[in-house]
Amino acid sequence: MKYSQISLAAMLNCRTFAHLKKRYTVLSSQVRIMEIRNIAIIAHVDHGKTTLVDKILHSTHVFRDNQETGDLIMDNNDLERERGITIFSKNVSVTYKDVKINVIDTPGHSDFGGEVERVLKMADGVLLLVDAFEGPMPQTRFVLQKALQLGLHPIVVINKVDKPNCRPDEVHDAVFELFFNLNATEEQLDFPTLYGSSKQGWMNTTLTPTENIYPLLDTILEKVPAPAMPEGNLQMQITSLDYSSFLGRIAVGKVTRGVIKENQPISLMKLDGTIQKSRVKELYVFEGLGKKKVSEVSAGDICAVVGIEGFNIGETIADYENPEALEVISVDEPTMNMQFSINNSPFYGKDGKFVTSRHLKDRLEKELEKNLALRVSVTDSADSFMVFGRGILHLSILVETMRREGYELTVGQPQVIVKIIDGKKCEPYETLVVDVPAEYSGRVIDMVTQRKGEMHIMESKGEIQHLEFEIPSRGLIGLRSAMLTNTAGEAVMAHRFLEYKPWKGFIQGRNNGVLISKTTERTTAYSIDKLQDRGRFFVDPGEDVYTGQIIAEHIKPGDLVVNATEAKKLTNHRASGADDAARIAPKILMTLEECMEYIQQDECIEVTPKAIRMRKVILNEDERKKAQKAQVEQV
Ligand SMILES: Nc1nc2c(ncn2[C@@H]2O[C@H](COP(=O)(O)OP(=O)(O)OP(=O)(O)O)[C@@H](O)[C@H]2O)c(=O)[nH]1
Ligand SMILES: [Mg+2]
Repeated sequence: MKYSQISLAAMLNCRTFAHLKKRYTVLSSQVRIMEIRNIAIIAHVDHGKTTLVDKILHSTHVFRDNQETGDLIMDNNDLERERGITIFSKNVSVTYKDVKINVIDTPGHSDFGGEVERVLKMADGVLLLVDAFEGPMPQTRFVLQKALQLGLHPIVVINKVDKPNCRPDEVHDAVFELFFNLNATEEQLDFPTLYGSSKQGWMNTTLTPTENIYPLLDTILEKVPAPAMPEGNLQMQITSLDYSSFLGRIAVGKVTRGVIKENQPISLMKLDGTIQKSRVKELYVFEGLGKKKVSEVSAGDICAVVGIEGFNIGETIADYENPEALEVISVDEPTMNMQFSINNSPFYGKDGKFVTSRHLKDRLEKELEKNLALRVSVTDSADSFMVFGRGILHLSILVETMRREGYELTVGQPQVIVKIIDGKKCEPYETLVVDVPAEYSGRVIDMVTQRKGEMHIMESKGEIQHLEFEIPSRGLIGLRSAMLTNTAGEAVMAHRFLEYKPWKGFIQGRNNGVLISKTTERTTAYSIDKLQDRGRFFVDPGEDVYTGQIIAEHIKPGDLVVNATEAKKLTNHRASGADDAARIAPKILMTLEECMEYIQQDECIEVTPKAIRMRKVILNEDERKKAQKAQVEQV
């Protein structure tokens, strides 16, 4: 409708000029509403989602041409940059050929699968990215299944066709098969496919390289439907959460019906069925990498609402007078837990700012406000809390974030959450996929079967063997590092939660024992050198250690208490130090996640802003032995 038509219609309908003026502004603001497309980018971890979103931002000139932006502007959190993974899903918005495209970048790691499922509610279409070499992986299957169930029509993007040995045609067939196996409808099976390289910044409907990603953007305009705009009053489901230290919690979601306005009184339809009256303070829509403050948002657009107290994900913001709720969306149940306690090592309080149980409690409570899949429960001790999460990565990110903020704490061995189902003890199982050069496949199968995994699929992909197993989640703990050592770093593995099934019995933990420090002192090159044939060290000479700290991996099973702090007896012949140090192998550096996978039940990790140390829960050797004996007798 053009302006002239509107004013004419308005003139015919309205008698007074005041009426006419009012109607004109309302209608003219509606005319100015741009066409919208809402898309989510989904894929297995590392298949290139964020790289593609970056390219979309660049090619739609969100930045000035000479602006220095660096790579992966989207992964803007410190931890995301360091690890090269996306942890939180993010919204950006670009304009292409006068159409506003809201793009949602999603995390690919399976710990964050629930997040993807939720944000898909904001999308009217999805781009399913698949690596042209790896093909569909467990998380591809999971996210595609969710998209298909929501009735979305994916556009398939076979990415990374610049990689040597990639097999885009085979991968295309595999994707088709996956759609088919997931019961896609005829229309869904008729998916458009683009090929390209997000890294090199091109996409095309064939394998011929182009100069840009416009063919992809054109496909989005053509194939992704504009958001539906049913008649009726306001409905907006809160599907994700933004957090600002100034504004507090911000509700993000798509307005599915009606209009939401600044200062508007609304009803918040709670998960428990109650209605809470509230008021919108401020409204934002996404623009480029940021948000733009607006006075109203109409159905179809994604917006961020400030000012609503105490909301939860899945709740509906609805009309004040006649509210109607949308179907509630559930948040993932945790599958793993870990004990968080205050730091009680001899080095307590040396480098942390926040060290008391009060600090720990407050911090965990604050985290609960924004970390959706997290749960916290109290324990018998006021100094410890049980924290429940979606997996090792999910929990380790929290610990790592806290440590950077200046917290000191101790975390215990991560445990899977056991459930009693129909009177039977059950545990979580996962699908595990390993791609490995054929020469190592035997070792991989051995390793996984030892951990109670069962092989379901074994096929060759060129020189690579593709193995699929079903394994209790417990068996996965510590598998990654063992796998990399045993396959010279060649194995690529991925896993994803499958279901709860009956308990699979005892799984052998770590094979090797550890060397434990006998003393609280500074290590010396002299004693480390002497102990080198007993184990591989986690500490360097000259590092402060304490009694009960794990300082090395024993080359054999069984733990050993050792003195690594002895000073060399000075003789007339040689000065101490230098020669010993030269012979010492560099220490093994382990990340927090590696430590979490490494420790056993009687061990824990001391985390401070400057250090990560593994230790025995009971530091004193005699007491530790007594406790062990008591435990054996109990069994
Ligand atoms: N060769 C090649 N590498 C690519 C391409 N696209 C992305 N990569 C690389 O793949 C790695 C992962 O890319 P990301 O964009 O972070 O992948 P992602 O899907 O966002 O990963 P998560 O957010 O962790 O799930 C990076 O090292 C990229 O440089 C491509 O087209 N070709
Ligand atoms: Mg990413």
